[in-house]
Amino acid sequence: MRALLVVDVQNDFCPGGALGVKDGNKIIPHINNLIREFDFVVASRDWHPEDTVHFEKWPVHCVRGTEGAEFHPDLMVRKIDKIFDKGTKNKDDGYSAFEATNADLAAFLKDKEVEELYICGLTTEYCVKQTTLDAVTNGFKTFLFTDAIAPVNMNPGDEEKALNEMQDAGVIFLTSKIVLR
Ligand code: VGL
Ligand code: ZN
Repeated sequence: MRALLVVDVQNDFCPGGALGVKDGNKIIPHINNLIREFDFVVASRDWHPEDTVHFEKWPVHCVRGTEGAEFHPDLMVRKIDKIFDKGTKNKDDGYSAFEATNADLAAFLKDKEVEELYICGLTTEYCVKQTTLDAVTNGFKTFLFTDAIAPVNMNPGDEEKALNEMQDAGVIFLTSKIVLR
């Protein structure tokens, strides 16, 4: 069984949002094509409290219940089978979807007999990277759609470094065109 995991495609990570990344919205058509292609789709949300140490390094973003924390209106949410909320605590970053607190992502996927996890979304160096590395650690055969992610690029080279780290961990890179026949 294979599953698609859509990471943090929320208003605040798209242009105009509190932590908007360049082209954050441009990957959404690719993600929607992937969603159409997969029988099983899960998604994560960055879902912060108002008060968290996370906001010492980042502008306030994705505060749960606010518009910035909503999925981007272009995202095809209808086919998402389950949503995992992470970054919900006050004392850590909670970058990884495997740190979701409303449900246990690894246990959920294993229960559905998912062996292959295909990942896309925002942002390359933080939540996508941490989620992807945790997917490998949790024993999933892990794939990354490189045309369906976008970086913050706080420092030049950050994106490349993150991609290298994921590739070194054994993540298989694809583009969204591959599964689209
Ligand atoms: C993220 C920075 C801060 C992400 C979340 O979703 O990649 N990045 N919080
Ligand atoms: Zn965050």
